[in-house]
Amino acid sequence: MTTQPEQQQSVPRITVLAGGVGAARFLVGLLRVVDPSQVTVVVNTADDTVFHGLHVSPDIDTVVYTTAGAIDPERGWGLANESWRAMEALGRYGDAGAVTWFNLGDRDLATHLWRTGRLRDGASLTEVTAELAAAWGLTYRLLPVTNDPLATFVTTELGELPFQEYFVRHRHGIAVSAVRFAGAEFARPTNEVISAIESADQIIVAPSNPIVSIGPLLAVDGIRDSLMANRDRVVAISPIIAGAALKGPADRMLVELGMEASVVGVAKLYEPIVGTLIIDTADEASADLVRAAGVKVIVTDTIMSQPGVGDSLARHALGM
Ligand code: FO1
Repeated sequence: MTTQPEQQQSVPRITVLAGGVGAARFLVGLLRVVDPSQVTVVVNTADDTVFHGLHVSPDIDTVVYTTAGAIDPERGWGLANESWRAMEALGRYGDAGAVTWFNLGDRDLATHLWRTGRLRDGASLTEVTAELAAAWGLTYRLLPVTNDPLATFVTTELGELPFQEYFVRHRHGIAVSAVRFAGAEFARPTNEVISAIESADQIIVAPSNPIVSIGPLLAVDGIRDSLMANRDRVVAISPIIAGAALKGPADRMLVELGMEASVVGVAKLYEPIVGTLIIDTADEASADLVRAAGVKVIVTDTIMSQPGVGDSLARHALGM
């Protein structure tokens, strides 16, 4: 009797381009509906900053803590049940110039201490991020977009500010007239990132700020081209619902930079790299205008405040 070779069922590979809070919440749903080992998440590093000599990677940590179930759910950043004794103690040095407006919780500090030490020992951000993900028990692959320096600066009435000064110190309450990704001209995506995009069966652009969360990824050499070449497999989820962002300044930024704060504005911005845009049911009436911008449309619930919405959104993104 001849035996047939066992049929190999190929497992679809999913690559998600991600920023902070919105992306992290979407990933929780995605990781519930597919095997996490199918998933690679490419994260923005242009929000990274050095505070007190420590390398802080807000978007990586938000994704790690959220998908590990450890995030503070109200704030959307940092750890739940956090204490702030180190920050209180730092207040003593405030007059001497210590940064006290960016809050690093006591347990969160351990992440930055460890990351900084490993980087100083010569590990790459890709390596440290993999170690971090493993230490939190995560089984999907988490990749910083680049190991090279990349930093967002925004031009405001107060001059050009580093991103966290604008976002946290000024509570993103001042108008932005320009955005710059310092280092983008030299930053190279890692080989892992390019191969994760090129080998993916489905690429998902998470519901993140298109300008300062997804924008830096697209500014890294090769990523935009790679997405354009795979556009038919790219699905984005609009972070703008009924003209507003659920969290953060994406809606205001779009307008301040001369775009529309609407699903149509998002479609126009993403059209070169995205084949399909998922929009909320609140924006159903704009579906034809999104199509007219050259992008296919899926209309569904996208507000992930109710249990199950993230799972269903992930299934829509995967065409399941
Ligand atoms: N966001 C704030 O609004 N205030 C903070 O003090 C703050 C501290 C902080 C510390 C670590 C971390 O990983 C993130 C932190 N964030 C804080 C959030 C973060 O800076 C922004 O939400 C993102 O950079 C935008 O995606």
